[in-house]
Formats: sequence, C-alpha cells, structure tokens
Amino acid sequence: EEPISSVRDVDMSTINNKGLMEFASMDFVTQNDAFYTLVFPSISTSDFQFNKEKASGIIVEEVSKFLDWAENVRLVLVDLTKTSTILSMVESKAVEKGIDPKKFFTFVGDITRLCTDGGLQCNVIANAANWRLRPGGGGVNAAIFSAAGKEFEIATKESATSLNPGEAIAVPLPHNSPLYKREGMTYVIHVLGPNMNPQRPNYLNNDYVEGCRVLCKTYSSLFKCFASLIK
Ligand code: AR6
Repeated sequence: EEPISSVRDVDMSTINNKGLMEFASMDFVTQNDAFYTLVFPSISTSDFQFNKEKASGIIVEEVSKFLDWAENVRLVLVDLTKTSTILSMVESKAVEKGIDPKKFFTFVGDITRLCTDGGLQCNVIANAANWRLRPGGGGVNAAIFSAAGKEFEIATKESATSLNPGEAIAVPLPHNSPLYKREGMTYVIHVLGPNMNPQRPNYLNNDYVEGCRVLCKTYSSLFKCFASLIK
C-alpha cells in the first residue's frame, strides 16, 4: 500500500488560491511535526437511526483510547450543520473527558469540500457506507461517491465487494479524483456501522448491547485502518 502523503508532501499546485492561503495560515504548518488528519462523520446516527446519546459516548471513548496510543494524528468529527445534536453531545463529552482540543475537534461543513469551503487540510476521510459498498443511497455515502468520481467507484470495487458491520476498508483516491486534486485527500476509509433502521439490511431490532459493541468495533477498526496508512 502507498503511504499517505504528509501535510508537507501535498502538491501545492493541486490546491487552489483560497485553499493555499488558508493552508498556509493553519497552525500545524508552523509546527515541527505535521499532523495526519482523519475527518469522519458520525457513523450510524442518521439513516441507520442509532441512538445519539449512546453514540456520542462511544465516539469520545474510542477517540480517547486511540489518541492515548497514536502520535502526530488529529481526528475531526464533521457534520453538515451548526445545530447538529451529535456535534454538541460529542463536544461536551470530549471536554468532560479532558481530550486535547488540538487533537480532536468538531467541524461544520461538507466532508467533500473540507479544504475548498472550510480551509481544513485533511489526509483521509471516512465514509458511512452500506454493506455492498454501493454509491448512492443518500447521506454521506452518496455525497462521497458523487464527489469522488467514477474512478473511485472502480477503485472501491477492486478493494472489496462487501463489508460486515464493524469493518473498515481503505481505498486510495485516484489521482484524477476531485477529492485528491481539489481537496488534497489521499484515502477514503469505508466503514459499516450497526443498523437500527428496520428498512435496512442487518437490522439489530433495538438490541443496544450488540449495537454498542458493533459501534465500538466500527470506530476502532476505522482508527486502526487510519493508523495503518501512516508509515
Ligand atoms: N458532509 C458531512 N456530514 C454529512 C454529509 C456530508 N456531505 N452528509 C451526511 N452527513 P448517514 P448512517 C452526516 O445517514 O446513519 C447511506 O445511505 C449526517 O448528518 O450518511 O451510518 C449508506 O448507504 C450524519 O451525522 O449514515 C448507508 O446505507 C452522518 O453524516 C446508510 O446511509 C451519518 O449519516 C448509513 O447510515
């Protein structure tokens, strides 16, 4: 596997003027050690209807465990709106837990336009996928597949044809993908979370013992997969 490019390795010609200015003003550029950044959406809490209170506790626990162990990384939880319930729940739990806000924070914006719209430089993004790793279906999955382009769909098919709940798989972004060229991202990690929506496959019928176990596993698989890309 190709290692992900570090912040210093980003081809500056691929970043537009706005991105470049914001890139240069980000404080990690001035630090000795660049951070590798993973931006992820809240897995399972929208279309898959997982309880947000429980999910927010799991996110903060798993983030905290990973940050105790990993170096030179930052994790960012993203959602589309300022009024996002999951973002505020996670923010307050992260403060209670005393997590370093430089290593974990929340961000409001579209995960497919983090650099161009939000000025956030990011190496890897996570996708809340479906079990067949198919494009469409709404939510963040539809947004990522549509922004990443046809070549990414092909690259995904070459990596795997299905996922079990709790699993993660990293797919390198083709160099002609807008997410690579425009946003400077190098990988998408597809993850499949637990499903509490009776209309979707692998329905857990409100079994939160199993649901919480699978959601913990989903985040730990995601973070391990991210760590494996950093060499
Ligand atoms: N940028 C940032 N966050 C987003 C974006 C975006 N463009 N779009 C949605 N979110 P969901 P799930 C947030 O429903 O619950 C799909 O159809 C959203 O507000 O995408 O795991 C798949 O094919 C929420 O906080 O994922 C699966 O079948 C979070 O992303 C199923 O939905 C996750 O919402 C997975 O359901």
